[in-house]
Amino acid sequence: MNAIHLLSDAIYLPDFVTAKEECELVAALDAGEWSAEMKRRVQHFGWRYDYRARTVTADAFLGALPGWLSPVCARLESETTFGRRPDQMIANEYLPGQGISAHVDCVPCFADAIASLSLLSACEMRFRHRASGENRALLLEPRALLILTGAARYDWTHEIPARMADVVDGEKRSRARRVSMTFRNVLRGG
Ligand SMILES: O=C(O)CCC(=O)C(=O)O
Repeated sequence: MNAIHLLSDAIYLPDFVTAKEECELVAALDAGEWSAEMKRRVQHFGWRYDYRARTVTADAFLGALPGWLSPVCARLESETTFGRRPDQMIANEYLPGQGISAHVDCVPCFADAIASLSLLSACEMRFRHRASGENRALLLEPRALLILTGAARYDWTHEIPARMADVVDGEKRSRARRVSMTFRNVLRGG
């Protein structure tokens, strides 16, 4: 697998899942219940994350991750720098025009490695170095995995601008429905 290093501690793995796996993962999510608690629809697995309080409390345990996530979780553990089996996953659905604001994933809630799998449609992710204000951008293609650890996880914010299209190498790329799955490990008591 060819890995692309964008920032130190950010690894981008194109084609982490096949097109068939992509369809199966989205079908499994669509068979579940999307929540409209955010501007975009979300589903939480493993542990419920409280966006307002920015916490994962002991009573937020939802159960083990479902079996249909096992192949991806096993590969995160054995084939990538994620290096362990995740116990939490949040699926986000972005319709054209939707995004996620600049943030650093909750530091006391989640362990160092964060892995986000992109499905169905591409979008640009923007990174901003918190101390210097330096900016970077990365196109997240469908079926690619982005792993953030260390400096990429803690020193840079990441964001998906809320847009209908992205401009890549001077070319306009309209967005379609995008689904992402972000895998994490909860730090108990965070
Ligand atoms: O949709 C993505 O790829 C990123 C999601 C994200 O940043 C998050 O869930 O905190």
